[in-house]
Amino acid sequence: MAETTNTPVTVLGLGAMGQALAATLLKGGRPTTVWNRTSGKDFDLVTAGAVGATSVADAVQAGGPIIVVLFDHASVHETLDPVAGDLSGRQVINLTSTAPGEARELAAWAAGHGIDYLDGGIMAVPPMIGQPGASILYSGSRTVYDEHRETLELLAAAEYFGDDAGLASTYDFALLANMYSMFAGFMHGAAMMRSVGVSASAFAERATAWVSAMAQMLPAYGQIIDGGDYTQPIQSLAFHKAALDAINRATRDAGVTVDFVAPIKNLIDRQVADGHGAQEFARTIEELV
Ligand code: FVH
Repeated sequence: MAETTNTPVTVLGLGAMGQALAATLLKGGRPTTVWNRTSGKDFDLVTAGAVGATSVADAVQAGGPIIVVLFDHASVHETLDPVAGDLSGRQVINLTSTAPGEARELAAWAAGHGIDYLDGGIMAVPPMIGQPGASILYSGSRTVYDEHRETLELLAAAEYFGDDAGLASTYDFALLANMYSMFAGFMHGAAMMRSVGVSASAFAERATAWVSAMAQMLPAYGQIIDGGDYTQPIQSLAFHKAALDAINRATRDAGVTVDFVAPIKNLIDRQVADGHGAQEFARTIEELV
């Protein structure tokens, strides 16, 4: 069925993210029905024109796609299992963060109940929803994605990766893993700078410029890894071992624990001990898979 701006949408889950999504749908003119386990969270949305449903069964009667944005995989089942019969022939767009295996399990569960299932990974925090810079990665049902593309684009830039429902989640968590290492590095550096009286805010300015410059290395690492040849190093594992040894000494001198750098140092140490010291640093990936 072709989507129109009159296509109704249901949002199940009104945590910080669900509220942001529903508010954006309303602003985009979509007739929006909302439900939340704990009552009261729909007040602002209902004031803005949403229909507040008192049960999941009532919420899904509104028609149109059902956007699910709950805490985790278990809460999705707790919410949808009792209404599985009502969902037969309907379209579910699950934006709850679920691991790839969990997304695939939900897709199989949905298929078993005649539900068309699209999984999504939100690459944004709630205030970014509906703003430039927000993106949502999708995989699973191409039909659901294509039919509701305009509505999905209201929420965030939308990208579809394929019919494997676990793909979007794999991208999502791979990017989050990247992000957490970057944040961890910042905490580590800020702790070191505190030991010499430099504020975290001042360090943040410098770290932002440095991390942005270093991020330019990623395409080169990508090419080396894809080529699988680590014999022409940009910088060798032995070089990085010396750097990490020095970082460890500097960290201890600053009275800071090495918790955040220890894993990468251990990984490099192992590769050097295994005789790969002359090879490219990107070879560390081979220790991970
Ligand atoms: N907020 C963020 O920055 C991130 C950005 C990236 C994607 N995540 C994921 O989005 C999902 C929802 O996140 P959220 O920020 O809305 O989370 P909360 O504010 O904690 O709200 C959680 C909602 O889930 C409901 N809920 C929890 N357990 C159950 C259950 N067993 N049955 C039904 N509903 C449940 C909860 O309801 P209540 O506590 O108000 O009754 C909230 O509506 C999440 O996967 C993030 O990882 C957000």
